[in-house]
Parts: sequence; structure tokens; C-alpha cells
Amino acid sequence: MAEKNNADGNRKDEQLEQFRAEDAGKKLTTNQGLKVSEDEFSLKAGERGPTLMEDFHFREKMTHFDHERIPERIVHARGFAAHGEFELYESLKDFTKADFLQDTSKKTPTFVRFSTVAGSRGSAETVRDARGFATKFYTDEGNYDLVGNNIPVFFIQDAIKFPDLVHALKPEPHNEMPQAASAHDTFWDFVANNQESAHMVMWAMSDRAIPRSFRMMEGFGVHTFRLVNDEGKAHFVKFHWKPVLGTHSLVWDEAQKISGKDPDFHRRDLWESIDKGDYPEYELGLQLIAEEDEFKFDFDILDPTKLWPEEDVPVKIVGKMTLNRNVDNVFAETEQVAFHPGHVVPGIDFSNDPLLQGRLFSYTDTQLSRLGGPNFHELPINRPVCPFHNNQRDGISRQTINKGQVSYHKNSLAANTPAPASEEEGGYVHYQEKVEGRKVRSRSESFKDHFSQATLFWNSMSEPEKQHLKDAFSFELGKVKNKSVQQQVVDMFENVSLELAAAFAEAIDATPPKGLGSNVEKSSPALSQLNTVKKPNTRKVGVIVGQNVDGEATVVLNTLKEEGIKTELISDKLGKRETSDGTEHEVMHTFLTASSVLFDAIYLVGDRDVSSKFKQDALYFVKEAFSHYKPIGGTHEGLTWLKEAELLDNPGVVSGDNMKQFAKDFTEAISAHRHWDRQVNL
Ligand code: HDD
Repeated sequence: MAEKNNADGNRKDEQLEQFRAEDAGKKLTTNQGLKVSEDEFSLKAGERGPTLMEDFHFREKMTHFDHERIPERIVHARGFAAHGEFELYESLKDFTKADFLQDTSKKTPTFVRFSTVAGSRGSAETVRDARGFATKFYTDEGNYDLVGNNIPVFFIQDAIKFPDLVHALKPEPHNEMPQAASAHDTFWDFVANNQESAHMVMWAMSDRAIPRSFRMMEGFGVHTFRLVNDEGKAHFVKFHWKPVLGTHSLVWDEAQKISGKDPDFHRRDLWESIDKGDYPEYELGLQLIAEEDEFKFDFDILDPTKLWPEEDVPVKIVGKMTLNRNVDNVFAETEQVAFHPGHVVPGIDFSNDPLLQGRLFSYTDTQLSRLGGPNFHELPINRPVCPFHNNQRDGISRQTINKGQVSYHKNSLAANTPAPASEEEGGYVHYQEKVEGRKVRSRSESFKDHFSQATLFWNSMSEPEKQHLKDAFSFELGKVKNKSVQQQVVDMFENVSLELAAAFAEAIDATPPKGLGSNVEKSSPALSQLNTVKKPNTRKVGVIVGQNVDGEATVVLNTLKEEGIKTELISDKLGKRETSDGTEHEVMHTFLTASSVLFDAIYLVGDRDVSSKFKQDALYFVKEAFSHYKPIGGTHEGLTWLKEAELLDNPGVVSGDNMKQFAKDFTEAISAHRHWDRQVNL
């Protein structure tokens, strides 16, 4: 392995290589390496007799199997991960001494695990929830973990409330329902009685909580951290990941249908994209506030329920992470990876955010039961790429064979080694913030404004996004059984927006809000997804064809491909289709195996020579996609069908006879993601 990370190769990959095993083509053995001669029949006393205790092969196989499962994560149990690399655009020497943020010629290996929060390990992926976005940087100075979410704020201000939040959010304990959903009484009871949650609840009810793809979501470190440079000067910092493809979401009806049609929707999307070489990319952004400016804001920068509006504190883009390798084994890597916000490197430090402070305890602690003891740092995925030495010894499943007589500090027998490193030698020295105070269990006055930024978020939404929020609140509270809880939530959110609270109060038949609403007028355009990057790249188009396909459709498919758009053919039967120009296409899906909700857009080519059932199925696809505001394209017979169904002349519905022009217009419609100004009226 190279001594340091550099632009060539990936040291983590090289390290993992030592642990990879290729079983194909080998003889079957026991764990002791003994070749076995038979693996289908247990050892019996006679062909029809009882199994013998002596059958060590059976016992070993069964014992291992009986213990294959480990406890799932307390939260974020459902997740999927990939390997990547981080490269820096410009040196951050002025702000931090972190080695991996100095040199633009260096590539730092990373491992990212995306997750939902509430659901169990086998739950559906497109549920309404925050998404975890946890990144491990394997730096030359040790592992640095940025354990964030796709939402920049959190429900609570103090970690001591985390168990309460999670108990309220998870399925209710008496009947273990509902799975992976916040739409139930205990969650909303928690919200109404812990009003610091208002801001994050707005995000959780917004489109952010139903991302189109892990590749199309932002990531946030959430807390205020500190960057410290080699002169000891500190800046407060918030970390951002900005997806190069922009931030895009599903619509709620679609998300719920995907939960049934493909509960693995997000992992499949990530896996397939990496597999095809469409590597997801995220730019790293920093918001920086000089220490002396700590009190210049109308919120407390230590409060994790507050964001720093990008218009006030610009996001400085400093580097890019590319996810370019799928895991070899989900259990060994994705399941056994252990993140911890306290895994830092020199130059990155904490703030006194009370949520962060509590997290610093919880993460190592939770691994002790989940990964079975204190040696989880030795698991291949968790090992740093730099050496590690200390006097910690033994424990369950210890891998390292520490040599020598001495396992204590200080000592003379080993010349007092391993020895602490000075700051110059790379030793981590905590930022010497002056701290003074009485021991109190209380919260600063500056943490008590729970609504201004919730309103800021509301004010920043476009009309369709506001409508989605009203619908989401109406859905969630419509599922709440307790009338008092429903009313408490209406009464709480009138402090955020009268319009919002009135809308869902009406939908759930609660007493309308009577208050004055909020007087916050500020907005932050960066918060609206309508202002995000729009690109056609990697969008997936379902192309509906019959048995006979006009050769001109090939022109369209080729042009879309040139734009980076993926096309997949759908018909009533699988098989090859030869177009009239002699090109061959493979039908990948049937109306039974696919669904419009699994595509970004539908292109209806159709065929004159089809049954009425075919036409009905095809139009069902198209109409459903239409109702989800997706781009629809129609040429040939498809155009006629769109006309008959009265879908033409709608925003985002593209048709035409000139194939080049059609492909161009359709690409534009696909880039727009969704066409909200469509009057859905089917
Ligand atoms: Fe946490 C997992 C993110 C607050 C305690 N958390 C976990 C994961 C992510 C986050 C992404 C999954 C990591 C992975 O993929 O393995 N958590 C957050 C964010 C928070 C937050 C962004 C607020 C800003 N978490 C938080 C608090 C506590 C925890 C306040 C407790 C004091 N989180 C945990 C945990 C988990 C966890 C119970 C479960 C599995 C694990 O740690 O490794 O310890």
C-alpha cells in the first residue's frame, strides 16, 4: 500500500483487497479448512435413521447460520452504501490544517452510507423521512466521519431528547405500527409538545423527504463545527454536499406506489448508476463564520434547529466526491461500517451545540451491542488507512496480535512508546475554547425562537412546493386518530403560517387557526427545489412499443442516449423488436413487471397492430405518469393515442413528426424534471 493518499490508486481499496475472498471455482471446506465431501446430506445412522451428533460439518454450518444476524441500527437501519473518492478544488490551508484539505493533487478514499431513519432494515426506501448521508473519509491522519442528513436542521436541540424523539417516531410499541412512517399519533404528539421540532417538521413534510434518488439529494453536516488552521485560528463551519445532478424529489402518490412496486428503488438506482459508470458526484460546500462574528445573527449558531441562509452566508464550493465503486458484500461493508461524529482529524473540531455534544457519546456506545464488542474498529471497512497504535487490548474478536510485553503508558520498558505525538507531529489538540459556567440543566434564551426559520422555509417555497406541504400535513394528520393531537398541531403551526395551518385544519376537520400567524417575511431562494440544477443526465425513460417499431423511433432513442438519458423498452411481452430500419431493440419490461412510477418520463411509440388491452395498459402508464407531472412524449401511433386521450397541449407533453426536433424538445421536458403547471384532470 502507498504510504500516503495521492492522486493514483485508492488506498482503502488496496487495504480491503487483503480481506476479499473469491469462493467461486474453489473446493468447499469447513471453517477449519477441511475439504468436505458432501453438503446435502447430514450424517445419519442409516439412511432413514437419526442425525448423528458427530456431524461436525452440519453443526458448524448450522451454528454459523443461526448467528448470521446482528441487531439492526437503532435508527437509520435501512441503508445502502458505496465507495468513492474526494478531491479538493483549492487548498483550505487558511481555514484548516486538516491534511486532506490542503493538497489538490490528493484523492482521499471515502465510503458513504445513505439511509432512511425510521424504518427497519427491510423497509421500503421511498417513505417520507429524512435521509442519512454519512461519509467516512479515510485520510492519512485517520478516519474523518461527516455523519449528516439530507435536511440541514434537526427536530430537537439537546441530545437528551433523542430517545424520546425516536420512541415517538418509531412504530408504536403496543402494536408495532406503522412501519417507516411518521403519520401516526405518537410522532405528532411529540411534535406538538416539543415545539423546537417545527422547522425540521417543515422539511420532513416537504419534497425533501421523498428524494428521487440518493444521487439527487443534498447532504448537510447539520451542526456548527469548527475549522482550525495551523496558526490556531478558528472559523465556525457548516458542511454541505451539493449533488451535481441537482436536488430532485418524487411526488407523494408516486413514492407510496414505489414502496410497493420496488421497495429497493433507491439502492437499485445507486447500484445501477455506479455499475453503468454514471458515477454520482457531490460537491463539498462550506459556510464559514469567523469566531468574532458568532453573535451577529438573529439566531444562535449553536442551535441545530437553525440553518444559515445561503444568501447571508454563501456556500463556498471546495471539492468534489465521486462515488465510483459498489460494495462487494453488503453485510461486510454497509452493515458493519460504524460512523461517529467524534471521528475527527486535526483541524476539524466541535462546537458546543448540545445535540452534537450528546452525539459524541452515543455512536461508539451503540456499536458495542450492534457489532458485539469494542473491536469493531478492526473490521476491514472501519480500519483507517494509516497505522494505529495504543495500549487498548483484548475484547471479543480481537484481530490484532499486539506484540511485546508492554501495554501501558507511561513506561520505561518500551521507551515510553507508543508515545503521544506533539501538535507539530500531528497530535490532535482540542481547540482551547474558554468555557466557564454554572452547572445547569437549562437552555439558553437564544434557543427559544422555534418558528422564525420554519416560516422562512415556508416563505421560500414555490406554489407547487407549498401545495405539497399542505397535502403532506393533511395526509399525516389525517392518519392521526387523536383529535386533541390534531388540534394541537394546527395550533402550533399557525405560528409558522396561517395559510398552511388553515389548509390542513380544513382537511382534517379541526378548528381553524384563530391566531395572527407569523410576521416573518424573509425568504431564502436557495431552499426551493425549483431553483436547483436541471439536467437530463441519467434520467430513465420508459418507451412503450408494440411488436412493430417504426425505424424512426431509433433516431429518438439514439438522440436521447447522446444526452445521457437512459431508455428502457416496455411492451406486453419481452423479447427482441426489430425496427423497420433493421435496428434491433430488447424489450426489458412488460406492463406486469414495470410501472410508470419507476421512470422519470414515458415515451409512447405504440403500434397500430395491438389489442385493446395493450392500448389500455399503455394509456394507464401514460396517465399515471401524467398525474405525477412527468414528461410524456408521443410519436407515431403514440401521438394519436395521446390525442385521443386528450393529453396533448399540456405542459411537458411533447409530440411531433420530426424525430430530431421531437428528441430535442423531449430532452428539454425531461431536464425540467416535473411540469407543475399542468392541470391534472384525468
Ligand atoms: Fe444519529 C445513526 C445522522 C442525531 C444517535 N445518525 C445515524 C446515522 C446518521 C445519523 C446518518 C446512520 C449512520 C450509518 O449510516 O451507519 N443523527 C444524525 C444526524 C443527527 C443525529 C444528522 C442530528 C444532527 N443521532 C443523533 C442524536 C443521537 C444519535 C442526537 C443520540 C444522542 N445516530 C445515533 C445512533 C446511531 C445513529 C443511535 C444508530 C446507528 C449508529 O448510530 O451507528 O447512535
